[in-house]
Amino acid sequence: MRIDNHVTTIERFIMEREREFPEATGELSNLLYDLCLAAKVIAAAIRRAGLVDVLGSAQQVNIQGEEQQKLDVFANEAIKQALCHTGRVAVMASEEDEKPIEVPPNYPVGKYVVLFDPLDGSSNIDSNASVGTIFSIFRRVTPPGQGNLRDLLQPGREQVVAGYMIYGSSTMLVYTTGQGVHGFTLEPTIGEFVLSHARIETPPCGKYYSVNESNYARWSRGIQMAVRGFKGDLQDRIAGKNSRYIGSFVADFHRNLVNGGIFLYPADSKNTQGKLRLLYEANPMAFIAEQAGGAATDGTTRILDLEPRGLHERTPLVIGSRDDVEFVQTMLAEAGE
Ligand code: FDP
Repeated sequence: MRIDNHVTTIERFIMEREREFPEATGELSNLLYDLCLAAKVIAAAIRRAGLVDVLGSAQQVNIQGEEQQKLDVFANEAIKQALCHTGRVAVMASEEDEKPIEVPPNYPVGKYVVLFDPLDGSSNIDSNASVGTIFSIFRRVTPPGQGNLRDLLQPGREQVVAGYMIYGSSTMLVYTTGQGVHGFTLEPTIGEFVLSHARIETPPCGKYYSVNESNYARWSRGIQMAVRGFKGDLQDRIAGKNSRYIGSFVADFHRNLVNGGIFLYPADSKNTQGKLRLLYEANPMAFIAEQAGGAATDGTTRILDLEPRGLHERTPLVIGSRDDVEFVQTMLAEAGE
């Protein structure tokens, strides 16, 4: 058997980077390992998603005699369990929970603030398409003690780490600490995330555009024109692109990040603020996009500069290759939007 000594596990990668910062306490690294553990737990549950019913129907009820939890509830609990008791977190917020998640009584409270979408694209689970988890980490801004809403409602430019896990043909974890974007693939035989995509850079002009075109009639004129450009209708302004839309943000974003492309979920006459959440989806992916050389805006303002007003606020989102995002902004400006 050939043994590859050059494998870099995520632990080694993070430790090597930590050494470059003598003031680092290792707490943030440990928080990332906690998230890796949650990712493995969620990935294992997703891998068995189709089997749960098969096993259940053979025995009528599952082994504990309980109804199987929905996977998004399961993922939400898995992340909370991995982070709540470690003393690294001040407060958390999840797309699945209405209110901030406090550290349980009698457990130490830490200095980091974590926001997450536990299972993004979960409407795709039943059809076996890729789904993901998205996370965003800030430093607390309130004095020691339980963290609160003020810690959670910071603008995206204050993020210290952002990342996502994608549960696809393989499980990957992609993250940034503001020094480039790095991707790790879960090697199932050893149960470790290993470096597979060092320093991801997204091409300035993408191959793909990803948008739910069934909303076309409800879009503003500027968005309609931009999408017509991507379809190849405005050859004097921009070359046409290939269309790819899974309807699972992490999966659409990941493909575009690696190959170049643009994802849009604009406002429309029904979803006047778009659909995606600023804190759990737009902010972390905007940090990653920018770190990979791309861009992210709500059409006029840089996503990372938006001042959040509520935990579950939505925002229009245009994200991906820099020139393509700029093209959308130009079309919106020309339409006076
Ligand atoms: P889902 O509802 O399946 O969780 O924000 C959630 C999200 O999926 C994104 O992952 C996805 O990009 C978008 O919604 C899909 O929305 P449409 O079905 O309206 O296209």
